[in-house]
Amino acid sequence: MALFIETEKEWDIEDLQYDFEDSLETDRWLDAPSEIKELFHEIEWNIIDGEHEDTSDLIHPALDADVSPRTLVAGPMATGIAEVGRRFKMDEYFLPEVMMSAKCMHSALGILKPLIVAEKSEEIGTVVVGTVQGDLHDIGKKIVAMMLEAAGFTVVDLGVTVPPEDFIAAIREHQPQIVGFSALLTTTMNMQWETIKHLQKEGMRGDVKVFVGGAPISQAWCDKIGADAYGVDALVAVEKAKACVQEYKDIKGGDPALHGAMLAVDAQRVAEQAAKLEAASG
Ligand code: B12
Repeated sequence: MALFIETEKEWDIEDLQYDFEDSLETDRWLDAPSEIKELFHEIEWNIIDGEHEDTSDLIHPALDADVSPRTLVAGPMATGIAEVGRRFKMDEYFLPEVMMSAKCMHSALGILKPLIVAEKSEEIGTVVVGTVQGDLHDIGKKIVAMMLEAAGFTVVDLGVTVPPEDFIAAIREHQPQIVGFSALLTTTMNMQWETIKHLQKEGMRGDVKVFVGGAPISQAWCDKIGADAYGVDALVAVEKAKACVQEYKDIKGGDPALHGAMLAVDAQRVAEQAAKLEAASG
């Protein structure tokens, strides 16, 4: 039975701001055996330090110890790259460092993707995804694509800096139920809106459900541009995508009823988390 170890959503990024030894003091992953907790910290610091030649040497022992691939993606890999983002924002890191860390993420995902995708047991629909025109970020989009595939979707990944015309052509060719636009830059998030406008112009808005995501994206942005669903992370994206093809398959893209149904998925999630917290506290 694979080990699933949760990384709490509100973990303290200060844990990662000093050095490896300090980070070991954290309360994160208390439910993990001590050698695995240490391995998680090594993976985190491997990403922060951008030592991509060593990444696979750290991922393999975690897999050998039966840690689930999803735990690695949502845990130490996510916390490590988040600290890289903070350092970049604070001008402690520059582009070359971020590129080395991105290489570590890609190298780890290269090992984990086949394992996660192999979980696919049924075929439930098709999703076209891509990073919008002008934007080169693809780590998050790849994670979303991988989790969707594992959940039973056929995923057509158009890559990065995808112009609206290419999304339109792929929708015509693959007839997906869902199209996902990723954007990581405040300067490219507008391309999500532009791409929706292209869909409208082509009379295709009702044919497909539009999902949006990426670090600067929010529910408010999703509402403003008339997208159907916002996915804060890959897990939410999968949950909403499944609801779209199973429960809301008869509602067209662009319909306010679908938008409301997607918000209800978030509300249910918040309620479940609150219930879990209450149960844990007594
Ligand atoms: C790695 C990285 C890079 C790498 C990208 C490598 C790659 N192949 O992706 C490189 C070095 C190339 C890069 C370049 C640049 N970057 Co950069 N980069 C980052 C960094 C550190 C991490 C991004 C990441 O991978 N996060 C980890 C993943 C797992 O998270 P995620 O992408 O958010 O994805 C999750 C969710 O958002 C969601 N999701 C994502 N996509 C989708 C799609 C759908 C449909 C759904 C439902 C959900 C969803 O699910 C994902 C999984 O849970 C961020 C910092 C940050 N905090 O985001 C800066 C960041 C995005 N970059 C930034 C900048 C400024 C740049 C550059 C302009 C720098 C420069 N001067 O050239 C260039 C832009 C190049 C371009 N034209 O795109 C800024 C953007 C600021 C802004 N306001 O726009 C950030 C925020 C850093 C910062 N704090 O200042 N970058």
